[in-house]
Amino acid sequence: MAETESALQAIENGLAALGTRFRDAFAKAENEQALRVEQAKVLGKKGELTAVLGLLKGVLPADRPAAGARINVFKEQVEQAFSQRLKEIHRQARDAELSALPFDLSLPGRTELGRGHLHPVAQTRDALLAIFRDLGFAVGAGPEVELEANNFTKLAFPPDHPATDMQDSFWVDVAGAQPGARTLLRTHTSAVQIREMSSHRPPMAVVSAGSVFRRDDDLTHSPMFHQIEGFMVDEGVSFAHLKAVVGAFAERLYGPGTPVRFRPSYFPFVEPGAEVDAGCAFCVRPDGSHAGCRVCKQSGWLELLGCGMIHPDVLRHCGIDSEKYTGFAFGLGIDRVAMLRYGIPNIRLLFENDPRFLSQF
Ligand code: 2U9
Repeated sequence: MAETESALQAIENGLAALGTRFRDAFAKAENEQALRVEQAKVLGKKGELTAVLGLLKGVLPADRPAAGARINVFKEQVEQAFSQRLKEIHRQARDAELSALPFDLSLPGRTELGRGHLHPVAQTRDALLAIFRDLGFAVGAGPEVELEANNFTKLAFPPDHPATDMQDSFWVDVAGAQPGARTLLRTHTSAVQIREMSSHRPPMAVVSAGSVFRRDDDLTHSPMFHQIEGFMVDEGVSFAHLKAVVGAFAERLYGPGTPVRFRPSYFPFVEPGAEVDAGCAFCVRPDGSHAGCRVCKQSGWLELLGCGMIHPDVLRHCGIDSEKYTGFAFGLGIDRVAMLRYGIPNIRLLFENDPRFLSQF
């Protein structure tokens, strides 16, 4: 009996000592980690309470439930003290955060979020449009899904004309379209020119740029690429006007004094038609001669554009009197100009949209 009493007493003494110790230690713990270490010292497997539990062996079986209950009450006290102190620690940390200086306005701004910019093709498109705007052209626009009439028929491509084979197209069904009116992704921006000529009266000079689509997909062709086209229609417009505009354009694009040469060529919607080369801007010497380089394949010339006098049939299809009016038109690929402008070796780079590539321009 005396033994049991002293065992119970020893437990009570042990809990009392432990109680003083852990309360003191919890109060001194300054952060969550220190608090958890102190809690483990009391309740952990090798903690001080385990040693007290060992004393239960000396307690009479009849007294053990009461002794066990006492120990459980003690455990709850430890846990309650732990969570109370933890709350305090969190509140103190939050108070410290809130009472600290909110912003240091003298710190440099964040620069890692760089500003975006226009795609190199869009930058080139805008530079080309700006040149023609300077030369007096208005800027027109049209849809990318076009009527066959605007894309082919009015441009004097008869349904079986071999030229339609040159342009294998993406035909699309448009909900609510007029029966029999076929629609496709425009294969050139000439469709915009047709719309402009069909809805306005001469004199007019319009340029338009945008995406065009052809079933072309190999190392040097993309199924979607970009064109800029222009035309001028008025009484008395001649090939001389075309030469003047093309010459002025070449000088604005590649620098004053850039020469141009015209080579006869065929396009179904112009007659006569020509392809134009500009003197290579990459190997021109101060005296205007050309050294020849990789870009111009040692020829001293770079392909610039295609052009010609608008076929009278095309004018008539747009409701323009072809006896009274004449006009010229030209077209060029924007992607090729962008590649030359920025030294981009492969057209596919332009359309993969890899930010590591695009951020260089
Ligand atoms: C209308 C009448 C005539 C526009 C023209 C070209 C010649 C030409 C190509 C150059 C490279 C397009 O991007 S490219 O493949 N274009 O060579 N374009 S004449 O003639 C027109 C346009 C519209 C109503």
